[in-house]
Amino acid sequence: MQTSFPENKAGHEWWRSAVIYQIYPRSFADGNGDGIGDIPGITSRLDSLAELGIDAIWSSPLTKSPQKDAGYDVSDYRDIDPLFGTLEDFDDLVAKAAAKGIRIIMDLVPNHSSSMHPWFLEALASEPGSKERARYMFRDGKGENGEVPPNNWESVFGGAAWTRVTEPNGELGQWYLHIFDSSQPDFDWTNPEVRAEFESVLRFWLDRGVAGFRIDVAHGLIKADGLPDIDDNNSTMSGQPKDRAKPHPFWGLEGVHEINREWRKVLDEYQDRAMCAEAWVMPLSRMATWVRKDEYHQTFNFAYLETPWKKDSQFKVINESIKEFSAVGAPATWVLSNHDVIRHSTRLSYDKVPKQGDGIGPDYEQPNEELGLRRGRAASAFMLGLPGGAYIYQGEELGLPEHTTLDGKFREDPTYFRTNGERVGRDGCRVPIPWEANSPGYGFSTEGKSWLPQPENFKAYARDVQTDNPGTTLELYKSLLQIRKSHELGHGDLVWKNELIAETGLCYQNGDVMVVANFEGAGLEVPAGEILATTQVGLTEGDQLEADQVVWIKI
Ligand code: TEU
Ligand code: CA
Repeated sequence: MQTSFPENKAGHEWWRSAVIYQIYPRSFADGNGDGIGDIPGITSRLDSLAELGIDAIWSSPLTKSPQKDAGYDVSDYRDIDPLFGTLEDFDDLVAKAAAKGIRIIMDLVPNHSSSMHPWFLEALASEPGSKERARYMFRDGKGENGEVPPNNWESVFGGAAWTRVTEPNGELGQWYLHIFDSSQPDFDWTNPEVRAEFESVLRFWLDRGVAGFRIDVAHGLIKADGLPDIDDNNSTMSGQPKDRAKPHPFWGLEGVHEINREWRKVLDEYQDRAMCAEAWVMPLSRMATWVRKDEYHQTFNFAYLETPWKKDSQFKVINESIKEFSAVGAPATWVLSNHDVIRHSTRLSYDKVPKQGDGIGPDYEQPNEELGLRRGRAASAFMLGLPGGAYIYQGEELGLPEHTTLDGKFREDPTYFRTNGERVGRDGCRVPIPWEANSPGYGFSTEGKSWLPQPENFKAYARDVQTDNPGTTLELYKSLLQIRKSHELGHGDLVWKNELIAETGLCYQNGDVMVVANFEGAGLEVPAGEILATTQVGLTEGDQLEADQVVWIKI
């Protein structure tokens, strides 16, 4: 395979400093005009990603799926969903991306399969206690006739985490566990057959040349023995335990680390591969245990993602991240947006944001678009100078806002249906992105079709109107990524220099680059030096840095 990857120096492995671009495949680019993004669409747009200056692409699931949770319900772990293309299309993408120096990272969903996975269909057709059922979490119900769910766990998407099945003999019978939608039955990870299967799936994709995996719900695979009820002391229903002495019955259990280590061994048999954990475990000291030397390479820094754009909070979370990740020899990572959260250019305009996953609908207080964009750009510019790895979610390089007025009739997130619309869910950050301001569907799809309607304000954010236009968010991202690469900021060290600026700001040095942010007030005097990049259009040496603006200076 023709590749143009730089040589991998020990301690400078690519994943320690990589800028990884997340593609949400159904909303990136549609290659065949059906209104749903696909692999040929991605391949056709690789040039724009190479120009942006990213190191790798992580795509949300492309594998075969009934698409009840946008591909996070997998029915065949070794094939591509026809909606997105074929295995050949995938191989072609891997090869063409490699030729441009871009690695491809797969999304792997091991906590649960689709309810249409052959194993689950076999389990339904088999008797309670059978080896087919033992791959999942089937239990008898409580109550006189087993009509009460085995415990009180709730689905992350709302409602009970248990669904009762009809047995092969036609009678109501056992219940199965699904921490997410009822179409996503949880595997039993204490079963060696499940472990062997996933090891084989890892090898299947590694052999095909993927650079690694983003592992879905990496903190949820092991459930506490006996599946004890949740109570007020060991958790908020969907969140983290209040009292560490009484662990949550399914988030972040010790047993998961053994699985992490098994997988790490598999990846280590190959060259230059990495895996990143989607592990919503807090605090950071605990999250860091997922990236010890023999476990994951990286984990998403959700503590950082959830931190408000406030001076003291930013200072604290950056320090804590660097401290905790370096204590275990792992790179810190930085992320502001993904397909599960409100886009940061909208989120940061609010003082108080809805709970993660709940989303914003037309009935919610509408955002201040201008303020959000200003803060979003500032937060990105402050983030991209930090040492470690960084994640960018498709569209954020355009400053794209959340779709906050999406009508209920278009919604697809299971959260919306499982809560009868009470929590609108995550569709607002999943809308197809704009490429060309004056093409149908803003260039997303040839026929102008789009599986979720695009709001009118997307037009102004289209890639073509931003390209080569100084001061646009896209050009800002391009220059930040280019400087980040040429100054090797990803491999650098952070030193605070707050004493050089007024109290309303933060200032850090990484190598020969100084990054200054102002959070409030009339203006802040910028230290002397050549301006490399800035969010404040027109800023020149000696000018004041306004609130919610960032500047990069060469010293
Ligand atoms: O998300 C897991 C997760 O815990 C949350 O981010 C979740 O989506 C959120 O709390 C919902 O309110 C992963 C995927 O990123 C997500 O898209 C999937 O829906 C989920 O797993 C199930 O596979
Ligand atoms: Ca398509």
